[in-house]
Amino acid sequence: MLWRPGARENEAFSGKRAPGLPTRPDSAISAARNAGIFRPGERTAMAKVEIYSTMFCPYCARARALLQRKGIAFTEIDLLEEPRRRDEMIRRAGGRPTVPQIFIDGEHIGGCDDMVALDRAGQLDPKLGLGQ
Ligand SMILES: N[C@@H](CCC(=O)N[C@@H](CS)C(=O)NCC(=O)O)C(=O)O
Repeated sequence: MLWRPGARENEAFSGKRAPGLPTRPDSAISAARNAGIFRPGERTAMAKVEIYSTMFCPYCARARALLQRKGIAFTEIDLLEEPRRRDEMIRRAGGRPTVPQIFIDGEHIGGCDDMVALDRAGQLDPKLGLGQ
């Protein structure tokens, strides 16, 4: 599990913004399993997911929600809290300046719409290590 210094844990796992949700990735995964999102043995290696975001961005909220529905832990880099990392995001995202920018195991996925499109094409879960 990745806990990168300086990056804020997402609210599902930190409990900061969503009281009542699981407070640790392990319990989030258990909750997802109990809810029938995963079946035993379905999950393989957990991917490292990073999201550059801002707090009030609806596309960021949608991206978070999609990952949370899948029970995926992610590291969130809030550019309002860490404005100096915006240049890092733009560089890693090949010049794209909007939030969110999403990375899975270091691979640039793009923004929310890109991730949703990947999901609809059935290409997101394999990248996340789900359903294999
Ligand atoms: N199609 C993009 C839209 C992203 C977008 O427009 N994000 C807004 C915030 S909600 C943004 O970054 N605006 C410019 C800025 O905040 O600098 C996606 O799906 O991620």
